Amino acid sequence: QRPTLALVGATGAVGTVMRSILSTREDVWGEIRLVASARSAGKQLEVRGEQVTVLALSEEVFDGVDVAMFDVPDEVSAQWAPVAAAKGVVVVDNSGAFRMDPDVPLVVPEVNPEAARERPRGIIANPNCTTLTMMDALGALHRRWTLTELVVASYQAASGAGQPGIDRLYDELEVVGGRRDVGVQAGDVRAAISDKLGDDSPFPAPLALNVVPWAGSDKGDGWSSEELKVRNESRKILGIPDLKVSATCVRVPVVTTHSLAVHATFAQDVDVAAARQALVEAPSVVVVDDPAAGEFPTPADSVGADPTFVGRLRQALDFPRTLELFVCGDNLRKGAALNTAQVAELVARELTGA
Ligand code: 2RA
Repeated sequence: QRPTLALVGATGAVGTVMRSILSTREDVWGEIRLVASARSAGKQLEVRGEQVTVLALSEEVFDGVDVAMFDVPDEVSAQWAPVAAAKGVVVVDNSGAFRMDPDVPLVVPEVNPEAARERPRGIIANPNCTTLTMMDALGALHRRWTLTELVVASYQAASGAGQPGIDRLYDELEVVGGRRDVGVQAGDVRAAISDKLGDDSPFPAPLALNVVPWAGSDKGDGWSSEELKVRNESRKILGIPDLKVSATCVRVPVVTTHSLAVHATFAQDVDVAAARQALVEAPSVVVVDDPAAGEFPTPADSVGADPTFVGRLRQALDFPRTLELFVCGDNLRKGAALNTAQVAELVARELTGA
């Protein structure tokens, strides 16, 4: 019998992509229950071509459920994932609530699928989208050359901050769009946007016509939560507890698709052609790398697609064991909904012995 799935957080930016992904991937599910806050309960939403009524989050919605995918704020997951797990549901959680819990595996199916089977709390965590964007590519390189150091700069899309982030970027673009009198003097973009939209924004500075060197919350000593996630989660997924990692996370005026400039150092010299071949052979990676012909990954060309796009692959001139690469991945798909769905499918196959 096919397992029953609950999608908790069915109405948000990631939840919407989840429903579309569930409608297009090979269908391993029996009943799919859509769950959201009481505010959205009773709404009709489409999944697998059918209209399904949204249920309010409660203990009872997990009756008879085998697997639940959670895409809700950290505090909602922290409260409700254990409630579901106590009822025997395997929870695949996309919040930050459990990622670093030693009893919760952090899984990328292309890198550490075996970890999904060891889940003492009945919860499997999905990595943060910034980390996930580079994991398939780094996993493929690490398997062959052994990663030792990682220096990363991210270029993160507005949708990382959910629907409010998307809405804010479009609103700001509307304010500055077509105007040639802004972006020419310090403070003029900020003033134009603040004047029309006010300062209540998911971002700490204007995003339109700008880049913002901050994403996430303040974790002290100058670090943001996003930067520490890149460090801690990369170590856990790749199984390298002493991996040296330094990240600077930056928000850019892109709607969806995170990009990362990656400086990856290995235990041994890496031949660029062999690295390129390893990436070409990685099933979920697409190499787009002919800069002389204007071919490299960009968010605008990657959004809406499942693979990780890798380009600008080159040997670091002054670092013999280091490769430089540029990676783009849709933060709502592989960065969130797709990876969650892939992990849930691993569990479904395990439960049905398929
Ligand atoms: C962001 N990585 O881009 C976060 C979302 N989880 O804001």
